[in-house]
Amino acid sequence: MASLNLENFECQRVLNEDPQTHTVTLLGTLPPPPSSPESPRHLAIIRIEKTALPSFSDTLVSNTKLIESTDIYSWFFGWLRASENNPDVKINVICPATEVHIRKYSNQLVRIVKETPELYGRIVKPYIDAFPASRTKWVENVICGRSESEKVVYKSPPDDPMGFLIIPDMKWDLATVSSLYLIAITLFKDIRSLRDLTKKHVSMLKNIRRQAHQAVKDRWGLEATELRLFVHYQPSYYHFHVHIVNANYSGLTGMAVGQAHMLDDIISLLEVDGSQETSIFQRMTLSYGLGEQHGLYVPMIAAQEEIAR
Ligand code: M7G
Repeated sequence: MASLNLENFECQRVLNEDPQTHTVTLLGTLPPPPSSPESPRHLAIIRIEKTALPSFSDTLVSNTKLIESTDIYSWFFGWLRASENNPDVKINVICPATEVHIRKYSNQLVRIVKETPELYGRIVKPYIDAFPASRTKWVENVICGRSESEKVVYKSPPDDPMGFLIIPDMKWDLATVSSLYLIAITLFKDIRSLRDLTKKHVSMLKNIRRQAHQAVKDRWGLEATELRLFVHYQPSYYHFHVHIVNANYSGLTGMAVGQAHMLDDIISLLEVDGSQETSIFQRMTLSYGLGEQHGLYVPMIAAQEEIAR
């Protein structure tokens, strides 16, 4: 999609509103692309997020209006001056949106489940296996250089059998260092989640950590201690990737205890793991929150009865 005209968007309903993150997520339809004008309108998810305020300048605010004033206290509304360099909102569009996307972006309550290795084999692995390859087409596009190639921050040499690349995450506005958000994505497919990690991946995980620290220091001036590197379980996309986020940018739902596993802890767990046939991540029971719209919610909640508490 090369351009977006929101006047063409027909909103059907609000999927989520979050005053804390200043976002609203809408479900609606957009016209078909010009290449197939006869086809029906596409379902689309539009997520609009207010960007962080730029550093103050006397031209930042164009207009103000008094709300109230008493004693030494006054409060106002203000309107930002339109600026090419400082957009007011960031808009993410998913079109055509699938049922899985609609569920993921819908406001929902979360419950905590325990996933034993047995439940992983019986419920979670078949769920992961059933995902169509099209679900991670965007990853293929990035790896092959078909998309986002000019944004690549680091890419392993082609002869590295455990190579990866680092790019800005779609969530980041590419400018605000206080909300810096990158992802490291493996150039190969065999690790689908935390459950697949073994000792043989330790050097790759350390390399991701090293290159992420170096790249962020060189480009954005942040020290290693100013970054939080973590892996999601469950992730949305079962192609291994590491989240690289400004340590002071917190409060995102994806940082909840249970879902986010520190990369340092993962490396350490693999290192202290005794030399057994199966990796610690294949033997562990993992606990995490599942939204009621998640595809695993119904079977995993039902299976909780079977687990001794
Ligand atoms: P995840 O842990 O699988 O799921 O992370 P989450 O979305 O629930 O966090 C996938 C990460 O990839 C997220 O941080 C997304 O914002 C990011 N992401 C998703 N897509 C489709 C893209 C994309 O096309 N480009 C980039 N750069 N990042 C993406």
